[in-house]
Amino acid sequence: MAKILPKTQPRVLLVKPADRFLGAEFVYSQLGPNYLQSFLKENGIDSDLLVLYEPDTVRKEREAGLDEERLDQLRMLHLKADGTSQDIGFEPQLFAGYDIVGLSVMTPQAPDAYRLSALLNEHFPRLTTVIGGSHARYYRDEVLNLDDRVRFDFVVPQDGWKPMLDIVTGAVVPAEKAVELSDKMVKLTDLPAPTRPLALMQRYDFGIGGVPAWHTITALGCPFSCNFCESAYENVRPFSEEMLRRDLETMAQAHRDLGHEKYGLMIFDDVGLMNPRQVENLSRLVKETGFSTWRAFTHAFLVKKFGEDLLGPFVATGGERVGIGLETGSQFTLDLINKRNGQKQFVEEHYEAVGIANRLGVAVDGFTMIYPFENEGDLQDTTKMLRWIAGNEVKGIDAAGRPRQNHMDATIMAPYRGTPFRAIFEELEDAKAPETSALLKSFNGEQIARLSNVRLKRNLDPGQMWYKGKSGSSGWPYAATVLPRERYEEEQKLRNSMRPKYR
Ligand code: B12
Repeated sequence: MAKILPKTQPRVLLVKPADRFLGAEFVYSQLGPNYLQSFLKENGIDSDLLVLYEPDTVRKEREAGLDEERLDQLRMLHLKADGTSQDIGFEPQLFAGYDIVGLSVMTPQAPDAYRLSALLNEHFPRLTTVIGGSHARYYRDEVLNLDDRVRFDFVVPQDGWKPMLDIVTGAVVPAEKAVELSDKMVKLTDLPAPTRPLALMQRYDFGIGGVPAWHTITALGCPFSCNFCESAYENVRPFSEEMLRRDLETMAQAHRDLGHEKYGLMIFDDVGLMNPRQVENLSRLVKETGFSTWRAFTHAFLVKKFGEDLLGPFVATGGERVGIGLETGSQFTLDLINKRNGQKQFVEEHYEAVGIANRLGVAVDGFTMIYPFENEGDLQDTTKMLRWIAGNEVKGIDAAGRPRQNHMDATIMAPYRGTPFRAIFEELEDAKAPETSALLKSFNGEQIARLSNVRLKRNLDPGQMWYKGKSGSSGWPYAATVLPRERYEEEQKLRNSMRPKYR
């Protein structure tokens, strides 16, 4: 049946599917829909938001094996463009009020997104459906080829701004098959800051050093080349300074409207603290917009290289925690990850970087993973490093008067589609592969021997593709690994037990 958009302005709903595996749904907001909402608004088009979430009671029953995942278990936080909102049980009729429904989907949210698409196709066949977000990007072929029951009208694998505007203004129309709209802006200039609706922000519960905090990102992409990451080599595209300033001002205002006297900022991208001059600019922005503390990501070799020149302005403007993707304490694994595009990184630098940051009064959130090709020695090396980090003294106290403490993440690597590791595991498994890829050739014999022990589960369910969930647990996407699953999970538990009670 041909879908025809109304002559008047279409009613647009942007949906965030539930995060069923996360420890808590309201820790960090999912900003994709907010970026699109403000952009549509700037172009004269109002849109509403729908945040789907799973209540704790349902989650407990599901985890106890008493129930399966269904849409009708979810709650709907419905935030309208006029500022009003409602929090209701799952109500399919809500979608009858819209012409276009756009879903923002990360891979572990895909099963719910597909369920919702099937429901909309069955009950509201005239409605136009759109899928965007990182799942459409990295699982593009799967999403474009969904069967008719689940199919979306539009698939937007890259930037959403222009495609969404084209859909809403009728510049593109649905067809018999899914239509792909792929756009990648060269520069992220002339974009409005994401919306921060109060009724949404007040649900979020995250803090830095004792004050409430929300997150933003300063750039898309990443200059590093980690073999476990889809964003490896993705061009870094910074947002403009004007846009960031507006973003921070909007957040600061929302904090004040909610009665937060002091408020913090979390910068979530991979290029948070990169060099002294950039940190100085960012620090000025954070200070001028009134945040009392902040947190950002940096890299071990940069902390070692620049030391106080890098962290000085951060500390002077209230910065007290940095996240560092340490990834591992095993040199064998670090080499396999190839973090710095062929340039060697040493585990020793991890110890040094944490030491430098701690002496400057900056606590470290150290991110590490367990890899399916690791043996006992690798596991022990990382646990030893984390033990040292957990015990290392951090100078200073936080806003609540408590000693600052390092924290760590210990997850199990999930080989998402689009990552070099995923390609390697698949290539090694496929005995009929006609020729060896350049990537495989970049590994030596010992490395290949270890990687060859890993097998992925058949028909990997995207719902299994998460690495950090409730109580620090991870999904298990493997059919075979060097050590048994239980051994890796035992070590993960041990590492998580070293985490401090607060941060
Ligand atoms: C902040 C962040 C988080 C936050 C907030 C989530 C969020 N999505 O905002 C938290 C901590 C919750 C999080 C959790 C996870 N994350 Co995360 N996260 C990020 C990060 C660093 C920034 C996201 C962001 O704000 N981007 C900025 C906006 C502008 O980009 P965007 O959301 O992609 O939206 C653009 C387009 O995708 C598109 N778009 C988005 N939605 C829609 C909807 C429509 C209708 C249209 C048309 C277009 C469209 O338009 C937007 C503008 O161009 C990204 C990396 C990155 N730099 O993007 C990883 C990233 C998205 N996360 C990732 C992963 C793996 C996870 C976790 C699975 C980790 C885990 N815990 O196991 C979970 C998944 C949680 C879940 N929802 O199920 C992967 C996703 C891989 C994948 N295949 O989906 C990424 C890409 C990082 C990486 N390279 O590994 N994450």
